[in-house]
Amino acid sequence: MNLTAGNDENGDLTCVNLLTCHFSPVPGSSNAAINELIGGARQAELLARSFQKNARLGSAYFISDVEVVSDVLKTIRALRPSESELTLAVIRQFVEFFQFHADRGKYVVCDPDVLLVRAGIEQVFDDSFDIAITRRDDRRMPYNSGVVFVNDHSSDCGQRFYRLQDEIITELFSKEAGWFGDQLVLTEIIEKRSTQVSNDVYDCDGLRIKILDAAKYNFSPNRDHPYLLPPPRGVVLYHFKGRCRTYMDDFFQFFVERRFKGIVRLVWLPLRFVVNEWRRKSVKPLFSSVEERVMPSDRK
Ligand SMILES: [Mn+2]
Repeated sequence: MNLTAGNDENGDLTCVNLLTCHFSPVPGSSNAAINELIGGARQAELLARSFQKNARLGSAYFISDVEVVSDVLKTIRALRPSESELTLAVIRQFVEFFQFHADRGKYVVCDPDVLLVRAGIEQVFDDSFDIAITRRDDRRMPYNSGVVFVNDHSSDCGQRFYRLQDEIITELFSKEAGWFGDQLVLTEIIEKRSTQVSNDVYDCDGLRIKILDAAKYNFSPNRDHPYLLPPPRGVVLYHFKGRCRTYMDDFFQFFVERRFKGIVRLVWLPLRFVVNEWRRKSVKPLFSSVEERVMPSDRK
């Protein structure tokens, strides 16, 4: 049988599954202010719908402490962890998910503040790897946990990858278990615990980890500012992050669903931009005052 791009071993069209997680932010925090403008469940819903639009979506799972009514998300309820171990708790939820809940298949594990803005994500899985993560041009924080591809070549690779992160954070980065631990642990895995197999492939104790270009698969706009402009050419996954998330809903309507056409679009888009700018500015004071957003090496 001839295998072409996007087919699995049996020649069937490849489906991708989605896994995301969000816990309610602490009242009064910067994330709580964002949450009032766009809640975690709404972000996850838009993420899943962007996959429905631009990919062959199998299942979309959402781990959360909030009740969700959605026809695209399968929700797994969890208790909200303490702020000091938020990152670690999410990683442990993923360990448990791949241990007990996951159907076999290919997974994109995403932050909820991500949208799939272009077709072609299935092709990532044509390559042979267990895990794929993205790297960007940033010497201190090159790896971001917001987009992870888990392949199903060996069915336990998702569980192994997240269990390894749990072990390393517990051992080395317990102070960052609430924030940044996810980024530090990925740098540790790639730079200290893996051998480089080729330009973009590493081997960590038998786990084959591929590095993808963040500009394509984990794009975030300059200075957290999307301006309600279409995603740049070539971007597949658009990561909102920070105050940028206030744009996510309109961004979905205009550039994923392409809901408004012609004159309505010409008039409506700039108006929505003004609204989004206002919302983005309204959360600025909280964002600039939050200590947890300071990188560990910058702390006194
Ligand atoms: Mn994010």
